[in-house]
Amino acid sequence: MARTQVAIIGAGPAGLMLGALLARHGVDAVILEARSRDHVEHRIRAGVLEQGTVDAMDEVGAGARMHAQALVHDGAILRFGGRSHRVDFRALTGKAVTIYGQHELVRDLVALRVAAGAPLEFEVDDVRLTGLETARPEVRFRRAGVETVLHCDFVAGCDGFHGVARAAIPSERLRIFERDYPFGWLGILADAPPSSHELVYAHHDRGFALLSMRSPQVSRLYLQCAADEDLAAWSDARIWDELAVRLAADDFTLTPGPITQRSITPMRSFVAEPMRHGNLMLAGDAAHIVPPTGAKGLNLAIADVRLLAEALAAHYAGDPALLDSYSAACLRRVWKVERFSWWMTRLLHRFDDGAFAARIQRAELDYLVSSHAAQTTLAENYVGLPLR
Ligand code: RFL
Ligand code: PHB
Repeated sequence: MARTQVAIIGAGPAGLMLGALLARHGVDAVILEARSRDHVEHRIRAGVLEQGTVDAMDEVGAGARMHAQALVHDGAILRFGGRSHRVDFRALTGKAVTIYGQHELVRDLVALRVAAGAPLEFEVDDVRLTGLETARPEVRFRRAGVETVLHCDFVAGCDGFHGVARAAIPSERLRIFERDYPFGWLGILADAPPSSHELVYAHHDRGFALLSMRSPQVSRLYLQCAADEDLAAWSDARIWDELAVRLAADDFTLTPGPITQRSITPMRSFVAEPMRHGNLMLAGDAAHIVPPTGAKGLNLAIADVRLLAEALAAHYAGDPALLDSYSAACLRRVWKVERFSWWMTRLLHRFDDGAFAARIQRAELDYLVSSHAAQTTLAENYVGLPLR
């Protein structure tokens, strides 16, 4: 019979960071992941880390490669009407953001756990959660054909939007808030030096475009596309031509290169309340989704597990108060980040909701680049709000 204090479902950023933080507090955990190690280490997703995420990597002792390889950005460019407007995060807030791929962060956290010899099982099947409303939850799963029952005090549902944890909560106990956007993002990774030193968020009549990067040799770019876009309709040449049109500015030339990865991401806002049911706590994408425009999903996942690790450590030290307020403490922050991500999405995309709305959107962009106060609001949210 297997036993642990905290069973963590999912080895994405939330699950891996929770495991690392709990280890520092002397709390035992087993992490169960459906996919292979290779798969989670190569899944291309987010790229912008808030300082709180960087601090958490340092706190668990996984920050060395990040500090050697990451790019620190003091600002970002907003582009519309063919003109660039720099938002100076450092001048406005005293803070910067760190550009480092989510898969690199995942690699670092997996390496840390493997080096420590702490339990982390990949390729587990058929994970089932029972007894969540009791003091003795059980997690049943299969690995390489062998059925195992893991007994635990708590289950941390860090298994992303499509996982089993949120689905294990009776629907009448959950309240769901959601919004779908009438478009998606076509994202590419390319072996091309980034055409800008800082990220470029471009609003264009043909739709939004974003220039980001992973390293001085690798560019990451996105185009607003139809929600049901057919990726096969986009040749490399068409992607680069469209990016060049939407990102165009007097002082800018887009350098294309071989495209090594491409995908389409749907855009949605989603929150499930509360984030705790009995002895199951949800964290990260299992509980909430933001559209990627504000670069917040990964950071929100890390913020959740920082609060959860503190709460579980306090519980084992004899103080249940933080665990009791875990959901409320997370949701206060989650909703502020949902608001910011919705607002950035609304500000920058083409919505096709009438001429009046288009003029209001343009006025908001004009106001933003002319107002120190408005830019400070953007910068304060973009670099990351306080944990509490
Ligand atoms: P994850 O990363 O989805 O990890 C969940 C893990 O659980 C596993 N799993 C299971 N394991 C066991 N049993 C089951 N039944 C399981 N079901 C699922 C999965 O295999 C997976 O390994 O969730 P987590 O940890 O909450 O992390 C959330 C982030 O991944 C996500 O919010 C971000 O990637 C969102 N995001 C961005 N966030 C940022 O902060 N900054 C960005 O710049 C940013 N850009 C992005 C993004 C997401 C994107 N996509 C593809 C959705 C750009 C894109 C294109
Ligand atoms: C990325 O580099 O993947 C990225 C950057 C900024 C965003 C979203 C994604 O807002």
